Order: sequence, then C-alpha cells, then structure tokens
Amino acid sequence: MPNKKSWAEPWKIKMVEHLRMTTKEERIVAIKEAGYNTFLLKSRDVYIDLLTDSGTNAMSDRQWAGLMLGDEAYAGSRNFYHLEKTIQDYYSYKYLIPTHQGRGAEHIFSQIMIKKGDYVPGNMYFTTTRLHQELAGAKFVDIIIDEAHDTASHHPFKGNVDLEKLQKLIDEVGADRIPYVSMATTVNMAGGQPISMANLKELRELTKKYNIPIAHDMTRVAENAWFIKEREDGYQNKSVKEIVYEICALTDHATMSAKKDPIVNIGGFLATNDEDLYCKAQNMVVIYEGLHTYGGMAGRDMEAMAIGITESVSDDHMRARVGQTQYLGQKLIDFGIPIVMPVGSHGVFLDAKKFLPHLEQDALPAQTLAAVIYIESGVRTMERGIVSAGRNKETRENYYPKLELVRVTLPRRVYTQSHMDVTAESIATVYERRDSIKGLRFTYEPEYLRFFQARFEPIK
Ligand code: PLI
Repeated sequence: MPNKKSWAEPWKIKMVEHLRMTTKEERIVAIKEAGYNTFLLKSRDVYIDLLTDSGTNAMSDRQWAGLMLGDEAYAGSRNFYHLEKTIQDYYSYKYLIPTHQGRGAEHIFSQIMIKKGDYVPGNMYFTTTRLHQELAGAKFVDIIIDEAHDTASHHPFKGNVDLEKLQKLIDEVGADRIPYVSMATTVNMAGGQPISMANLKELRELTKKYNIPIAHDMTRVAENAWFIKEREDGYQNKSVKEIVYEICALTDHATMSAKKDPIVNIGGFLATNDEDLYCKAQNMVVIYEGLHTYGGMAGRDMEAMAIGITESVSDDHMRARVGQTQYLGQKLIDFGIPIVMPVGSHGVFLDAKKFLPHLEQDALPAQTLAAVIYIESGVRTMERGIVSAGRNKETRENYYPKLELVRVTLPRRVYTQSHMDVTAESIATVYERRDSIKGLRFTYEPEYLRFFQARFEPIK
C-alpha cells in the first residue's frame, strides 16, 4: 500500500450544469467582439470559467433548502435575525448592516469614516475598496511588507503589514488624519496571501496606542484562517472556526463580500462593534441599499448566507477548497510556468511579466495573456495588473504596479480536478508559444474601475 494520503472533497454532486464547448474560430470572434476583455465575454462562450470566485460558488442542499425559508417581509425578516446571530457567533461583531454586496458596505463605511484629506493605510489596495476611499476624499497608502510585491518570495505571510511603514505614516501625517487601517484577510491583489495572527496582534497593539481602529476586509477570512492553521506556530490544533473568531475579535469594523467565503451568489454586509457607527450606517443604508434589516438582499439570500457562513469555517471544506488551488498551482509549477509563490487560497496568479518578458507594461501583458488563454482553450481568467490598477485620481497618470498578473480563480465547490488538469495544460500550450504573442492597447477606457468595461485591440 502506498502511504500517500490523498484528500477528497467533503461533498458529492447532486445536480450538474452542462458546459458548452466552442471551436477556436468561434473564440477568436467572441474575444474580438468583447474588445479583448474577458469581462465582456458572454458566459455561453466560456468553457471553464475561472474569471472570479465572486458569486460563482455552488450552494449546498442545506443552503438551497434555506432559500425556501425566506421571510420576504419588508421589515424585520426572521432571516435577518438569523444572520445577525450567525455574525455575532462566528465573527464576534455586535452589529450588522446587510448590503447588496461588498462594495455597498465599502461605500457606506468610507463615507461615514473618511474626511477629505485623510490617509487610509492598508495591506495592499483592492480596486473597489480604494476607489470608495478616494471618492470619500482619502489617499490610500500601501503598508504591506515588501515581499508581497515580489512574485518569487516564498514568505508564508505575504499579507503582513509592515509596522514600520505604518509608524512612519503616523509620524508624518498624525494619527488624527488616519480614520482607520484597512486590513484584508487574505490579500486578493497580492495573490490570495494571508496575514499572520502574530502580525495582526502587533498591528492591534500599535493602532491601540494611537486610538486608530482596524477595518477588516473579511472577504476571505476563513481562507486566511486555514493558512494560519497550516503555517503558524501554536495554531495546528485550533479549528478554522476558532481562528476566524480570533481574527475578527482583534478588529473593530468589517466589510464583507459574502459572494466569496460565505459561498453564496449575492450579498454582503458591514459589521461593527461601535454603536455610533452602527446608527450612522443604519441611516445611510436606507438611502443607498434598502431598509436596515435587509440592505439590498432578499430574506432568502440572508438565510443562504447564514448557512454558508457555518459551512465556510469547516476544516474539511477549507482543506478541499485551498487544496484544489494548490493542486492547480503545482501542475503549473511542474510545467515551468512562472506564478506567484507561494500559491494562495482563491486562485493561482500567473506572473505575466515573466511569462511575456518581451512586452512592456504599457503593452498590457496580463490583459493580453488572459485573452490568449481564452482563445486557446475557452478558459476565462482575469487581468490583475496595470489595467486593474487604473490611474492616479489627481495626476491622471497610470499606476504602474509591480505585480502584473493573470488570476486563474477557483469558484468554491464548482469544478473538478479534471477541469484543473485541462486548465493547466491549456496554459502550458500558450506558454510554449509565448514568444509569438503581441500586446494590446486601449480603444475605450471608462473613468472608474476601468478593467470591467475597457476595450482593447491588438498592437500590430
Ligand atoms: O464584489 P463585491 O462588491 O461583493 O466585493 C468587493 C470586494 C471587496 N474586497 C475584496 C478583497 C474583494 O475581493 C472584493 C471583490 N472581489 C472580486 C469581485 C473579485 O473578483 O475578486
């Protein structure tokens, strides 16, 4: 008997959704019509959809049953109280404001907390989060450790905050110009990289000294907890559930895109321990989202989320979730493809600068690579580089991020290991002919979050 111990998913498949296969000729037409932007492809033209893990998850039979328990009252739905109790029990926060998705919570939170001229330090930017901070009048300051910007660094906690960078900012601008520290678990743009509990505790100490709250972007907190369990001394015998609670309890406020960790298709929330913020947010949510006991959600969606949260903190779920990402990452490593190391939780990130070293960043290497992978195989991925980074609000200059990545993102409980094999082989085929790949340029650039709707054409 071999002594290798494989893991398998802690679920079986009850219903299947058919996939449509396309020819290369059809895909060439489709990507041209989509302006070489994978966000503008029609889903029916996609074979394996690894664009995002946001809202693309497969709900469980329990969650689907939960939908039937939807209490669609305008006010005081029983599903709201179930969700509120779940958030108190699993995430430690006292007060809950549901929103239609994560950015709804970011909008309300930024508008309440930020005054014009403030600074918001964070462990790397996220697109919607930074935009809401800027629209409220703040400047975002990156205080993540340098290793996070180095795709080859094997640092186990690339999501860590560099406390010296934070101290320097406090010394320069003063604590009263810093309304909060924005702390994400895990860090999406760095490649799904975790923050360690030790670093978070140090961050808590430093921020306490200056009375600066920590705002937790908890979109993938259970995935972060899994890495702490795997990698950090003293946590091997703790459950993901316990670690998640401990992380949240070290922070003051939270925004959540429930379309990720909590395994639902829509939803989000703002949570806090601060009664004053809660009252202000209740007042804001009725303007932009809906009454404070449903935000932008149906009762049934709140029920599915409450159940999804309980499933998301299961060790067995997380072993399979992160295990599948590691499996795909290892396949790509075996093919010699340059990726962000170590492999993160929600996707494998291709290093487009190393994949296409002959392309300048202005020729949009990651955008190009995502388009070429689609044409090769019908696998849809996403750019996370210069296009996503956008422009500086004041100077209108492009940001030139060090990381120029293509994200190969895994929805939860959706694809099988064979889909991962096909994906890895498709990317390897593109890698073999990488020298012949030419870049793209913009033909249309929207003002905000340009990566969603921009259009491109090939550089001749
Ligand atoms: O897409 P929303 O509005 O539910 O959530 C915004 C959001 C906030 N924080 C983080 C870390 C995210 O990853 C996030 C959304 N992420 C998307 C859509 C993604 O594809 O990664």
